[in-house]
Amino acid sequence: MIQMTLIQIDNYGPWTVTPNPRNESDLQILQAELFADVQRQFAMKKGLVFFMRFDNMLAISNGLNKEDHLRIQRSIRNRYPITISMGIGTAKTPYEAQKLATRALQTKGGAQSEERKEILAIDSLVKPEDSFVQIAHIDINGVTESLTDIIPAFDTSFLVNRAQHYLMTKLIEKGALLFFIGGDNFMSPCNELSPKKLLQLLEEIDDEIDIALKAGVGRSDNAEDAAYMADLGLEEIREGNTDELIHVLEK
Ligand SMILES: Nc1nc2c(ncn2[C@@H]2O[C@H](COP(=O)(O)OP(=O)(O)O)[C@@H](O)[C@H]2O)c(=O)[nH]1
Ligand SMILES: [Mg+2]
Repeated sequence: MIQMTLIQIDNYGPWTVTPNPRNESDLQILQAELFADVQRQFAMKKGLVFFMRFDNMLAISNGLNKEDHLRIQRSIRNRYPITISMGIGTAKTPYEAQKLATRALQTKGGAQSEERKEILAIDSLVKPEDSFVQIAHIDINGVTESLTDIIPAFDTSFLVNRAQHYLMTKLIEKGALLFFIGGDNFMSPCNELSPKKLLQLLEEIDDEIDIALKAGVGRSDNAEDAAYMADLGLEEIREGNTDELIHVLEK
């Protein structure tokens, strides 16, 4: 079972324009610093946060209990001009877990409600003995030599975005999520997705849009170790130690 936490800035939309629109550069700094801050706090407990839309972030939070979440909320409130609410859900697939987390928070009030402040809405927490996280670290082949060093930067970015959209479209059908993590890299929390099925999806994308992908898959009882195993799996492929497009490692 995977546990996911939705982290949402309270009443952020109205705040960005009250009393007048705030400088976009300042908002970007706030969002980037909040992401780094929340990431550091989840990482202390082996969680992993994805920035998603910045005002809404999703974390794999296996290993974090109610008090851990409350402490993060308090710490943010003490140091930032905004507060954060959270919803927590647990399920067999990441898609289902974030759905439960979202629904729990939605029932406590809207993202732009003035009344809703620093809510912690818990649908479900994972039991230690049921805790399981599978992550795929997916990477585009040869981006540096075929694109980064040759075509305009924006064109490379556009292509990476296109790969992301195709991956998301196929993965969501399997209950898996996909997040851009920088460069030409994506991470997919993908409990319940078999490596065989993932391989099939990657091959389909190569056929459809001519973008070659590979993936390391990691499994553990927490996000940090699962992601690290996925990184090691990807290194195995990059170093040519395997001819497969997918390499699975467990810890
Ligand atoms: N966030 C993150 N970014 C990475 C990672 N590995 C590589 N990158 C980024 O992806 C770019 C391309 O790296 P890589 O896929 O190894 O090279 P390629 O063979 O040219 O596709 C790098 O320049 C980094 O910006 C990683 O593990 N995590
Ligand atoms: Mg690459």
